[in-house]
Amino acid sequence: MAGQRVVIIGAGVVGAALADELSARGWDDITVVDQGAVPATGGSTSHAPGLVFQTNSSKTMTEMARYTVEKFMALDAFFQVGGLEVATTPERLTELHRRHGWATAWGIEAHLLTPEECVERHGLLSPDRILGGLFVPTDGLAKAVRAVEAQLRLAQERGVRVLERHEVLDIRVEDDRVTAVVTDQGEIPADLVVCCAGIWGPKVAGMVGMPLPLTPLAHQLAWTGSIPALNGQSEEVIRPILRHQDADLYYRDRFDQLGIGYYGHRPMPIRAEDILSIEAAEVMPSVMSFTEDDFAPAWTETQSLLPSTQESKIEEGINGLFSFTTDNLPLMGESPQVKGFWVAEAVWVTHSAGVARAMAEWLVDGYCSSFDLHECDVNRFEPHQIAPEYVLTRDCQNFVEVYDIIHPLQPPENLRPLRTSPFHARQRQLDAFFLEANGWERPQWYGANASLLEGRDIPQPNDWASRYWSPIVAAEAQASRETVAMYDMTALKRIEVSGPGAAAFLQRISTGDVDKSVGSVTYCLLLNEDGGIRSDITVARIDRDLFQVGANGNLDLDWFHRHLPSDGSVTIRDITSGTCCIGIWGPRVRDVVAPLAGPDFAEGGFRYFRGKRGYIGTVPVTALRLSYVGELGWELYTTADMGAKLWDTLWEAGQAHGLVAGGRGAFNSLRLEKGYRSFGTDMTYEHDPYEAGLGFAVRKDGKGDFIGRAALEERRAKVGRRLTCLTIDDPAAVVMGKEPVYDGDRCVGYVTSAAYGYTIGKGIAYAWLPAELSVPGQTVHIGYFDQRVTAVVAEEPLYDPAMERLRG
Ligand code: FAD
Ligand code: THG
Repeated sequence: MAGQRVVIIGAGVVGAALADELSARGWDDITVVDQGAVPATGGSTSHAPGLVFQTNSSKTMTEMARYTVEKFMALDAFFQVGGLEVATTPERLTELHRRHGWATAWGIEAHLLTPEECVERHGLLSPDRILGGLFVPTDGLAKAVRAVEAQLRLAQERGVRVLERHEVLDIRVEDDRVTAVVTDQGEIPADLVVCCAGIWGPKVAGMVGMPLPLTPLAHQLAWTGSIPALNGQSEEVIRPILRHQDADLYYRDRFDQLGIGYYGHRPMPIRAEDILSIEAAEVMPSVMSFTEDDFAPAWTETQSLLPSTQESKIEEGINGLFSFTTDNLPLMGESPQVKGFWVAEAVWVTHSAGVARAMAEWLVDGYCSSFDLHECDVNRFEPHQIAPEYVLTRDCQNFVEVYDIIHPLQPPENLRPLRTSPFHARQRQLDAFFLEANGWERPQWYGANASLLEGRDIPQPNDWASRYWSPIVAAEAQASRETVAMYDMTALKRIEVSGPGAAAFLQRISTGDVDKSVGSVTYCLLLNEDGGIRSDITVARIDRDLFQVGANGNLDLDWFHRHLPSDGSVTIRDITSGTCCIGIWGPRVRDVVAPLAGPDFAEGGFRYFRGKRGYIGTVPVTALRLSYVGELGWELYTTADMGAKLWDTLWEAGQAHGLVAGGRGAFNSLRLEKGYRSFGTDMTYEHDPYEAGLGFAVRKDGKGDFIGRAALEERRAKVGRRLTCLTIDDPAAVVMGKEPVYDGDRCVGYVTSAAYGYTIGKGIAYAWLPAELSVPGQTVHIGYFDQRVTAVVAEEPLYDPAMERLRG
């Protein structure tokens, strides 16, 4: 199959892997250019020590690492010596259990070891220093430059041109499309350009005006002289690669020496534009001179953890540059502005072949079927998240926290508050405890609601689950079911779709039939071509040619942009920031709202899943009658300027009816009781509507073709796994998500989201399980740190299955 004319910029481990993956899929007009000499070009790959620890909290990253390991093994560019992470503190030992859970959940064999077993694996370790370890037998050491060579050779055998010592100076763009790459040795015509320029990425992307949110940071890597205890070791690597995260350190063998990597020093960022040229650099552009003082604590600690290093000394070291991002995930995909300009950036050696495979599938097929890429898409960011100051600050912070133990709810500390809803001042008056979501300050609970605790007997979760938690969360959840509560929904992404082509556009991009009467609201899905779920959305028809879409994030906006008809008949606008939303729900909601809003909002005046414009007192609102928490009520939208007035109006009217403000903790518990899925957590690109329990949101009849439709038939016929509702009896055994689920000793799936259900009085965990185990009554066990939590498959939804509450 002939492909398009592709130019890959960069022959590091990412560019080389992409040349191989793309040519292996039959594309036959590919040129790789690099300013350096192949295979050690002077980029990060040239000096990477190559440690590959596959375990990651992200399923996608773990799977990409596994693919890289398998490929490098086949290329003879990998020492599969295993990976060992040791704990020197009780907190780390606990964390290793959590990491063991991730590895197991994502299908990587992993074992927890006693200190003695650690020393058996890695004889240099001081047994007195360690409390235990996590061992992954398939981890090991990548020979990154050898992998570059091998993959480029395969590519060249298929006709790929490799042009070394060609510096890219510019990229030609005509009519918002790339046409050529300009090098210091001439111009190369191109339909597609893929930027695999590593730390130079921002500079290259800048050539087409694309901001690329990554920061090159220096990281210290040192080598000891020969260590007498290693006795002239003749093989390059025999011991497992080693991590000592409590002190920000890692280690690898090199014959009778050790390589030591250190993250404990101050962040040393550099601008991509300021990286030295090949000519000007002393060693190579990605290598800065070693700052010995910064390394001193690392050496002291090393001599304690690995006492035989006392017989040696540090002989050489570098401050080597590689890329950090604001969420520690790579940047993949096409520029939103310039067609044909793609990036594969901020990628470790560890994930390189997996990323390249994903890119190749994406370029050739239009989507990636091997990995769920929603976390990696370069278009995932909100506008403020690509501001240079944001990028620099968060990237440096991520360097500092590389090996830290981070709770899943832990918010970033710096640059806050970033985005505040119009209700922020009111929320502070109510002593809100804020977490951050996409930059938005969002109350998790309100301290002022402590009075609600009176007379309630609220179970205490385990230590880990009780961080960023308060019993008030429970009280707010119960009050929402008893009286009425208001929730700040401003962070929900809102997209306005308008114009004469709007209805047809939404019919084509979604699984729903949205071409219904004005006032209709439709819950439906966005699918990829392969039938995988991209998002779940609500579409409200405000007017004949005006729709308001409740979405999940910037990727939805980007997806809409990419599918706009070229005739100008549809306009889309992100209205999130200019508007705000209060969800007000509960059995007494009509008592609060109807007197303010009139008969339309009284009983019989406003049907479930309908939307109307109206007024709450003086505030013009768009009201949608739906509820993610499963109670009677509305989402009320207004412009930002009227937000505080909306809050105050509802608040005052609500006092007589027991109105409370509710936070995100309660919200999450309530939505799980109701069985409402959350995109990105419960289902992702890899899941189809049927296995996710969302088949009801697909309308196959009465509307025309839509993206993903063709693939659905086949997927429906072979549902092998199901998103399954589990309940947990032990009230302390609240889990957090991403834990492995066992049937006997066999890991059969993993938890997506979890919370305690304060109405049903049980713990709830949603989990992906094989269809044959997804049967009510089936008992399974969730691996939670060093425990096994008993859970039972339940009929869902757990709360109000007859929809009596919602329909009012
Ligand atoms: P690079 O290897 O930098 O390749 C980019 C290429 O683009 C370069 O060859 C460059 O010459 C070329 N280029 C740039 N601009 C232009 C232009 N204008 N014209 C032409 N060519 C251009 N990762 C791990 O997985 N495990 C580890 O143990 C590990 N340890 C590390 C230790 C250190 C000290 C450092 C610095 C990094 C480490 N990393 C590790 C990270 C890893 O090295 C990088 O993430 C990875 O090598 C990046 O590969 P790349 O192909 O994207 O970039
Ligand atoms: N409100 C609005 N838009 C949203 C959300 C929201 N978009 C993103 C996300 N949240 C979408 N998730 C859901 C999940 C479930 C429901 C609504 C949005 C829901 N489902 C009902 C059910 O499953 O019974 C109704 C389904 C139907 O009638 O088709 O209400 O919170 N605006």
